[in-house]
Amino acid sequence: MKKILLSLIFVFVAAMAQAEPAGPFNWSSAYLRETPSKIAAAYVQIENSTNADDALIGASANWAERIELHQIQTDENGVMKMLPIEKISLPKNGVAVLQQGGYHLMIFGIKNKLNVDEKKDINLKFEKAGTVTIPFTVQPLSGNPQAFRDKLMMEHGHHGM
Ligand SMILES: [Cu+2]
Repeated sequence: MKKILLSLIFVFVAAMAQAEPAGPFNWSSAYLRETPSKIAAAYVQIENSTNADDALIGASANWAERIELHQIQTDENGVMKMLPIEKISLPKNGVAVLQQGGYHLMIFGIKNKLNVDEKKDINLKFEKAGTVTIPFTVQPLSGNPQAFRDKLMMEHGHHGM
């Protein structure tokens, strides 16, 4: 009996290490960076193993004023810019990858200081699947916080920060 229990626990732990389900989707690598300002970027990979194309069309959290979908694009002068976008497609049997240098969630008006290793729920709104809530882990901010803040202020200057 003890042996069965132990192997059950093992199977459970092994499953936990894999991508976790959220609504109809699996997700992994959900994190956001600790931030010295009230702005942070959040990243996640979402896998759509259903038989229907879907798309991420919005996000919200009760601990922030608003969340936008952003994409980093390089303009004709080779300058990298963050642009708000309407949606991020999540095709059937496909993956939506939100990562540094690409698509990301931009969180504005963070109400309380983020603590490293804390999990913060973000509600992701999908065209078909509706709202799916995923916990994002706060990771330490690497590098110089002031330089990071200056960079964010510059990139998001159009938001009137
Ligand atoms: Cu952004």
